[in-house]
Amino acid sequence: KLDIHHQETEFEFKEYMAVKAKRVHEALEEAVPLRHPLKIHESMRYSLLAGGKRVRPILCIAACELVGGDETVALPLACATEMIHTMSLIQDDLPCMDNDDLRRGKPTNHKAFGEDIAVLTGDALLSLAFEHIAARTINVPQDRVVRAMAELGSAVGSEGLVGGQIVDIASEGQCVDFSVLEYIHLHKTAKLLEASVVCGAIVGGGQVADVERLRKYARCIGLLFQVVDDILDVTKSTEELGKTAGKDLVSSKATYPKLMGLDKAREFAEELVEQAIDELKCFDAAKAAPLHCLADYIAHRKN
Ligand code: GRG
Repeated sequence: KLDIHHQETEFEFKEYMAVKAKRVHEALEEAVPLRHPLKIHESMRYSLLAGGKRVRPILCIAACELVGGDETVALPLACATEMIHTMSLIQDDLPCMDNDDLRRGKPTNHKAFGEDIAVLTGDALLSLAFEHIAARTINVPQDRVVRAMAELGSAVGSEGLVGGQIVDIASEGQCVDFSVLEYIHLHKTAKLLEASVVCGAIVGGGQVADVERLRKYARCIGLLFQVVDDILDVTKSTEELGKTAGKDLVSSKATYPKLMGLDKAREFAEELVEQAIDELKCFDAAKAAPLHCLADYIAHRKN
């Protein structure tokens, strides 16, 4: 019986994800029309519309809806989280950072447009994210909009994404312990996921206690996201290359499977998903279903 229920939930969830992702995609397309100067807008659209999973915007909308807000109220914020995420991927791929050639199955932004344009594209997307929230959010009290913008700003800055990235860079080639690894991932990955959920709940009209409960949920899934990413890096490269050890068990980068072993990393992921789902217990189960399924999805995703 449980299985059938699970399958039904999964089916509905896939549809939920597809509908929300489409809506976000359309809103992003509209937010960045092709206009003068053409090159920068082409570049912004190239990366923004490249077809990511849209996890952050969907989390933002789901949190808004859970506390009783309408999707339209969260849509500008949801778009902003994807603009910021895309900006961080462009920067992360640059030759001075990870120097990657491919992203979302396409040449990275700097490979397609050149390094100069890529840097400016990141700047433009980061700036547009905040402009878009301020200019496009409707039917939300202004103090809530300001609170959400402050939350998102701090998630990106020196105590957020940038903080995580800088500690990551400083740790390269070093012997990294568990607390440093956790700092990196709580900041590089979890902060933006956390802000996406928290901001959605704020503009949706959530009470402080509910917003803080959702923050705890989001922090768990943020860490979970990275633990799963690390596990996938090992298992994917093992499968693809037919190697006995995946690339991240042999590269110099610290990862959860490297620090705790693959089985323990899997156990840790299970603990995190349970903890996340536990934070949803005091909400109506039907209303919390999307966030519940999103946690499951992040735990069991294959890419
Ligand atoms: C310049 C303000 C500023 C910030 C940039 C480069 C940087 C600071 C931070 C790095 C952040 C980073 C790349 C974190 C990794 C996050 C992560 C797990 C990305 C993969 O996310 P998915 O799987 O990707 O959601 P898709 O493609 O599906 O959107």
